[in-house]
Amino acid sequence: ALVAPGAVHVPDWLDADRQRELVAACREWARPPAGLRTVRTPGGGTMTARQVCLGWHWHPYAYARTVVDGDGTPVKPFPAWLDELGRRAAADALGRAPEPYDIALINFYDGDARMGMHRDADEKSDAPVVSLSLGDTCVFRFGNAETRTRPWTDVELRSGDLFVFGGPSRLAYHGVPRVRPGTAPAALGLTGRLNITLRVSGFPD
Ligand code: MD5
Ligand code: FE
Repeated sequence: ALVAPGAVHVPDWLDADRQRELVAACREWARPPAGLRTVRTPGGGTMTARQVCLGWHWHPYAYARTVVDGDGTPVKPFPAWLDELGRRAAADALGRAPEPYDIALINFYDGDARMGMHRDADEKSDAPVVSLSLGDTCVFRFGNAETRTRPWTDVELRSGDLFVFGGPSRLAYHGVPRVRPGTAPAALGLTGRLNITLRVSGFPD
């Protein structure tokens, strides 16, 4: 479904086996070194969703090749199969795939984690962002490109859903005002919510 120009929600894009494989991969990526960490913002805030990065390490508000705000080790590699998944997702949702994906940010939300309204403007490329949701349902708030405030559209994202943000929606404000604890498919064996975003850096190697 088209939520706004360039913003496409594809419910249930990942089948149950693919969801299980991705959860298993996320559990591996979460392990140290360069594993799951709590992100602190320069203003003294703490993000409630914990994060692990592949390819390039995001820290507020830039990218690096090492975990500069954590254990200092090299960021985990971005696997070729994730690029294939990302380009297939973009092609299914938008009808075309961009240059190769080279960044994954994986957010782990427990029942009371949130993400405040923000935009993703630290990448050089304007290629579409691919978002894959696993586990608990959340309320995803899709805003506008001008302000952090209304108008916005609230969308429920469930385990297996794909969302692609391209074109004019790439720089829209968005956030996750709530997670719905206990709504994950039982067979997934996951408590909480996982979100994988795939991005194109546009950075030189
Ligand atoms: C999440 N993650 O559910 C979301 C999904 C993040 C983040 O917001 O920065 O890690 S990605 C949503 C997204 C990406 C790029 C553009 C837009 C939304 N958008 O224009 O709405 O953990
Ligand atoms: Fe974001």
